[in-house]
Amino acid sequence: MAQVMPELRRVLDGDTIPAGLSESDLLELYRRMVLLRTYDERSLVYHRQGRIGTYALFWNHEAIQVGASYPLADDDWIFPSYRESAIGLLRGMPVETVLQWWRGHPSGWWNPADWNIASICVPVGTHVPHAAGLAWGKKLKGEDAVAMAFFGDGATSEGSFHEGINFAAVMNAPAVFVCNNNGWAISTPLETQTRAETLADKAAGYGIPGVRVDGLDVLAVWEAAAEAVDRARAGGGPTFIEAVHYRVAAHGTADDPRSYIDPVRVEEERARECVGQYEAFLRRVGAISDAIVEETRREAEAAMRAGIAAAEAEQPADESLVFDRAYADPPPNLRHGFSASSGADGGAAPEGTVR
Ligand SMILES: Cc1ncc(C[n+]2csc(CCOP(=O)(O)OP(=O)(O)O)c2C)c(N)n1
Ligand SMILES: [Mg+2]
Repeated sequence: MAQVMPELRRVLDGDTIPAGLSESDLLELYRRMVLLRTYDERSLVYHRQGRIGTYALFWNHEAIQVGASYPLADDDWIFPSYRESAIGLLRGMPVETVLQWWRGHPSGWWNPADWNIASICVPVGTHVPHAAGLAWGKKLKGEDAVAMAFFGDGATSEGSFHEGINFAAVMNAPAVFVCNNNGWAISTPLETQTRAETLADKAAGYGIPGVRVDGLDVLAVWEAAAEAVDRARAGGGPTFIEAVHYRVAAHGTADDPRSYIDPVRVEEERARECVGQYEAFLRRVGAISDAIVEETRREAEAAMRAGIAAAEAEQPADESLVFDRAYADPPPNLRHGFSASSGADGGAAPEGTVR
């Protein structure tokens, strides 16, 4: 029976460490959040410096990404959207690989089978059926791997969300659907996307459990995800998790939210940011010291410095790759490719060459 739990779950308000998490788990969760936070903040700087291209910020989404993925085993699959572009770092993917994706370099397109992480999905929601299909396939093969898909509130208005989640439900596939409800699909607020009271309510229509958690509470997200992963692995089928928060950064580096967002609300929400909330909890329960905080930050910053250096040290991509496999018979304006504009002689592009 589908059961939707309407209350917003929180753990960080108290001083209780959830059963199933050791002290080293608590610190590992913190290390992962700081790694993602540092990645995000440095990426914005790299973008401003012209060292990476357009970038989708995930500042304050770290609790969702870290908490939800932590219960997964290495054989389990992750299906990220552009908002979770750096989730591979949590599995040891090199920083430079993710940076190269944002630099448009081919080495940023990892082989999904190397990490059990699908390619970053930019079309909104189209990876939901991919996750459902992979989960069902694993089940048919008798493997016990779980697939977890991350998508936004806006994705729940897309046909592929319905197709994927319904398919997973009907096939009782071992899938976990994590909806990052940050209240906005670029400039479209949630209220104009749906008449549903909560997004978790949608789970009832598919006959699967729906859970709502505070998306800034890493332990609440972890708890809901751990239950969902266990249920999926035990043959109990998919779960829909709605992680609720409010977007406090721009949609991406090309967006100026000042034209549509309430700045007062943004300031209030920023004051509740998720890394600080978790750090305060760890201090209350005596699980962290200033020295650990300092060392964790230093390590993440060093990883970023090494990552951007490695990315920039790589040979530039061959620009002709953009068109090489696009045409059997290239139109005349592309026949010369980019060679004249990017070649060593620095010569002028032939007439009509796309630049
Ligand atoms: C199929 C499709 N339609 C439109 C877009 C343009 N687009 C990019 S992000 C976005 C908003 C998605 O919002 P949401 O699903 O809430 O995710 P968030 O960006 O808030 O994490 C849109 C409409 C797209 N990438 N794909
Ligand atoms: Mg959104």
